[in-house]
Amino acid sequence: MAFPRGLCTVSRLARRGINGYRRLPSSDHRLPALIQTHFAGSPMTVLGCKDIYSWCLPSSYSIRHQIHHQTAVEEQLDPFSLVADELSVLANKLRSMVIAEVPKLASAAEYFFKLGVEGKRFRPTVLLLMASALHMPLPEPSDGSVGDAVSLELRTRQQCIAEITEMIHVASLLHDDVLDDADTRRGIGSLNFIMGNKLAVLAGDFLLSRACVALASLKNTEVVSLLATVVEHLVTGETMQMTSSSDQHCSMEYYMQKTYYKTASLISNSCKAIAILAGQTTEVAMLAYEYGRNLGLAFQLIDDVLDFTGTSASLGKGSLSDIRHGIVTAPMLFAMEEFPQLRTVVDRGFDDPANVDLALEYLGRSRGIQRARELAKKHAELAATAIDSLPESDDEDVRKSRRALVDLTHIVITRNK
Ligand code: GRG
Repeated sequence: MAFPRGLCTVSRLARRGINGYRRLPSSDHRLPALIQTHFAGSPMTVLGCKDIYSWCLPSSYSIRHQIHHQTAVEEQLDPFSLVADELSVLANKLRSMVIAEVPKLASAAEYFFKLGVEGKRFRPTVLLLMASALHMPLPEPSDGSVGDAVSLELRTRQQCIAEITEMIHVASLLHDDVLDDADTRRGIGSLNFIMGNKLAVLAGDFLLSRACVALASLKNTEVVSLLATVVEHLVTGETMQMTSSSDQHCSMEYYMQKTYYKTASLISNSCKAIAILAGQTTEVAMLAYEYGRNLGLAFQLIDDVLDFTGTSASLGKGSLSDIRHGIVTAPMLFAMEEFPQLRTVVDRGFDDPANVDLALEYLGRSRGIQRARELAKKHAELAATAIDSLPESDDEDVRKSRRALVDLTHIVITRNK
């Protein structure tokens, strides 16, 4: 499979003004290709999404894209811009869903839903694109009303999955920061640091309970079961990380299983839930799941590389937070295959900074970073293959959303933050 295969145009749903979308003149949705090329990678504001844009399009990607698609479509947008308006409606909905009665709980629960600290919104973007990618246009009734109403109802239910997913994600971040005793998150003080562990745990529980209420409102037991399993997986993955024996610690198989539980299960099962709500076949639901699973694994592998390299390619430029917490990730596991003596260093633990330096020295002499990137690329390609294996569609919006999902696989492995 070849990527990237181009950026995308805004969907018909977006132009129609669905579910709270502001209806904008089409030129407001558009960013001319030349401007994209010129500004890609710089923190430019596109449709009010400064952070998202600077995260999603490395300049080389955009330039390459422009060369390949100079004669292509008029309205070109990146995957995030494609759902940007819907994402901001979703952000407001989330703020309303986490309102609590008691003031302290209210401010704790809304903490990471406030404007500017909403994170990359990677999961809702994927889910909204998946919803469009699996959209089966219904035959238009003569007055054009009923088909639209059914589509709108389905889209609202799929947006609800995106909201639930984001709430579960933020709940897991709150609990994770307590367990790690983290003091920052998303560039600000972590909630445990600002309000203490007890309130941070309670706020996480509160978000989970609101996610459960939203899930119940969908009245679909298969979807309830999928997302309940996700929470079990998050807890299982975290426990695997906390309690591993020395052998497990140094096993690639264990690492990949833990990575699925901690990162990939949420996005893969949520993608599957989107397909189930759309009434898709088991085969299509499995392809949606496979896309999410492989994208999630690629995402985490790159996260683990960036922990060592940061925004540059040089070792030691990342936060080195994993290794300092004694967490052994893919780059180090690959390095250990090349240098078995690294195992003794890892077994000593990383309380001593000299031991961290020694492990980094081995890593620097190995192909660990490169092999972790290659594995991420392999999973990104499998994710793209899942999209390419979906039943064909002639619908322009469906095709554009599928293209965007494939583009995302490339963005995930070329990102540097
Ligand atoms: C309360 C549901 C729940 C779980 C408790 C603590 C725990 C069990 C699980 C931890 C799960 C966890 C935090 C996994 C890491 C996932 C991950 C890759 C987080 C970073 O995601 P980004 O980069 O974050 O998308 P932003 O900030 O952009 O949203």
